Amino acid sequence: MSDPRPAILIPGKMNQRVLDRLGDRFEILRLDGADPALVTPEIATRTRAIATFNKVSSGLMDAVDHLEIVANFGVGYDGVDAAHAATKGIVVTNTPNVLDDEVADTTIGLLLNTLRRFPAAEAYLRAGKWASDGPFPLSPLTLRGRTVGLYGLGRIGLAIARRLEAFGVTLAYYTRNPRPDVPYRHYPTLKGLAEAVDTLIVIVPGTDSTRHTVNAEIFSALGEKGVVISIGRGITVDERALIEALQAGTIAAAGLDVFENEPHVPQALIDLPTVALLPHVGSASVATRDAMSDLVADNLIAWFEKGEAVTPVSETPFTRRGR
Ligand code: NAP
Ligand code: 8YV
Repeated sequence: MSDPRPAILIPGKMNQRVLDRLGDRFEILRLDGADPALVTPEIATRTRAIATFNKVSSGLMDAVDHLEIVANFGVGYDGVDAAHAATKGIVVTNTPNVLDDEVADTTIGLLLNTLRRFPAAEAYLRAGKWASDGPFPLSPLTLRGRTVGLYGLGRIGLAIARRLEAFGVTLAYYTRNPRPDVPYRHYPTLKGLAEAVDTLIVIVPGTDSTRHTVNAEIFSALGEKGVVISIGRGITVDERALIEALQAGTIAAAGLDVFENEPHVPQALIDLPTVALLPHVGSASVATRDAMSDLVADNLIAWFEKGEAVTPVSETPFTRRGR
């Protein structure tokens, strides 16, 4: 390392394993949050890197004088201003691949919970109602005979699709660019996909181009047997329109792991019996979070020791040697 102990700024919380991996090679600087106003002159001068849970604004980048790298904990980096980083030659890294299987497993669980109402069935048993009231009511919905559309067929979308093949459902997808390596039918528009399927799994990043694209028009296209599973980012689904569609019976059910204003979930969603809810736990096992922690640390170590990051995002394909 040219700089013996470069300083890494952690604005807010960070997984302990990241801190354990970095502690002996780097100086760790802490801030209570990701607010640029909290940056002291000393932190501004010393910081070379930021490790973050998906929250670094252009203002925070600008508040630090010699920032080289922002290492994000998570594959989605919608909370890091990567476009601004690109203009300043700052590399942004994320944690792709190591969480694909975990998030795909979670998606299948959420899909089955939504269709078969397993959380409500367990609550029924725990409340003693099986013995007092008899069998839990039959689920109106089933995965049998469904046609599933994937909105997004990247790393995680493909892992979901591979699992769904084993369930014997028909698969189709919408992305901007068709994949040459899959047997599923590609639709060139989201509306076209929604008209062709009865189950829509949303696994695209949260960007300006996906914001509120799953909206009233898409719910109407899915129809009254329609089911929406949202596991990418909350802003992709128009939550208000989703609540209206569920209340009106425009679609039958929804399963949500991500929300527009986390950790706040609208009471109207909580009140709907046709909704299965999870608190953004797609990747949330100890093993997978450990793998993500290691990739955050590996990116920072590789940047300062070898001159290039392991998994830079596409907007910032920089090397340290090129600085
Ligand atoms: P990825 O490999 O980059 O795949 C993204 C997919 O979305 C691609 O198929 C891409 O295809 C498509 N896409 C992007 N923008 C689009 C648009 N405007 N219209 C249509 N399709 C679009 O990403 P990934 O690793 O699968 O992760 C996907 C997202 O999942 C992450 O960004 C993150 O937000 C979310 N996530 C959530 C959890 C959780 O805990 N719930 C965990 C991990 C990740 P084209 O580029 O061809 O359009
Ligand atoms: C995050 C996620 O890591 O990777 C992503 O994009 O959404 C999750 O796996 C999680 O939100 C970290 O807090």
